[in-house]
Amino acid sequence: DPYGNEPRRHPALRPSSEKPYNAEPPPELLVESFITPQELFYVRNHLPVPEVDAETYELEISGLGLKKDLKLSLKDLKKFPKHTVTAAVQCAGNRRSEMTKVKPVKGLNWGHAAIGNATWTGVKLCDLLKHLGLKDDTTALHVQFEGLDTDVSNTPYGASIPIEKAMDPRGDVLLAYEMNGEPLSRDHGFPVRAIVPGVVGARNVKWLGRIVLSKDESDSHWQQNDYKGFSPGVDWDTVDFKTSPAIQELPVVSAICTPAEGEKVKIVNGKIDVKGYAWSGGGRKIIRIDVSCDRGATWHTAQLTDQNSDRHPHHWAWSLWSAQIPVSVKKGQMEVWVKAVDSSYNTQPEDFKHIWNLRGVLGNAYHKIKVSVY
Ligand code: MTE
Ligand code: MO
Repeated sequence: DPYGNEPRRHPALRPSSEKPYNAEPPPELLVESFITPQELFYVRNHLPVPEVDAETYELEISGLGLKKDLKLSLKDLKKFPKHTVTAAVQCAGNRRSEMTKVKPVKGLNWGHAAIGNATWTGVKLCDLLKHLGLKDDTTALHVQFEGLDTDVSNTPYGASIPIEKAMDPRGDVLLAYEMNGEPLSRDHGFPVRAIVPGVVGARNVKWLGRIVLSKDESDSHWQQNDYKGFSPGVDWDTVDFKTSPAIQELPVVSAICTPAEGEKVKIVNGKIDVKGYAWSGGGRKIIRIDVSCDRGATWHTAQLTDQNSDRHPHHWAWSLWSAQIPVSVKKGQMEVWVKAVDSSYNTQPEDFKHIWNLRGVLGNAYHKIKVSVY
């Protein structure tokens, strides 16, 4: 059984698939802390978790613009200046279960907790590449990452990012060996993973085994034939994956974590309490959260309760928010809606039906829940 050597997992995680293991925490736990504890951070594995020995671990680096191929041990990597960033990582399929209600899509049935926020510590990829002699005018256009996890035909998980992001000293791309000040756990990529702040989870390659500088994107399935967006009019008979670019920066998103869908909520002093998260890709900061209890007739501005001081466009962390919304009824059913605005004044689309896509990715419509108040 290729899945015979999987790590232990926290009992609060809710699996959407066991082999490979994929799971998210209950949303109400997500908003309890600005930094998501490692054991509660959602897990997205496409393949069995590889067993990697830190003592013998080697990262191979090769490709355009490097004088020679290289192998670095974990000790070698730790000799470089240590850099820490706070960044959210979100799966492209976060909130797929809402999109699939419009019309079925293919993919894991994620709720809205396939996102987490952590501090990541490691070597800056640009420091390493510069040290290895890569020049700013390199002809390489992409940095390809390969994982040590492989499928039955021995093909590894892989992805790539544009050289502009990799070489930007303020882009904060890390080869991370710590999460929240601890070594990475096996599920989150022990001993080394790529952290590409502001970019879709899929490019944050775990169990990093190889880096290749190239004129081309990664030729992996997950770069070429998955993790792309399409029109609602494209179905599995007509889709041509070559016609859409690979997802990199993610759009602005927000979600309500408490109350939960269907919950009975007590009205206190004519108001109800609502809490959630918001985040935008590309380093765009969240500047406002709008909440409505009357299906958009009136909007209330939520308070941003936890947000770090990083500036646009280098604001990698998520923001937590809370709102006390006045309600006009004494009891009964109502909907709570949220949308966020980022520092480029991008906001979310109102309905999933206009952004539906066959793979169920990029699900950032208003988050709408039904609750009953008393
Ligand atoms: N890296 C490897 N090697 N294998 C994987 O299956 N999954 C990717 C990415 N990196 C994956 C990977 C996807 S799709 C996501 S969303 C993130 O890892 C999830 O990271 P996490 O499990 O630490 O939350
Ligand atoms: Mo993902």
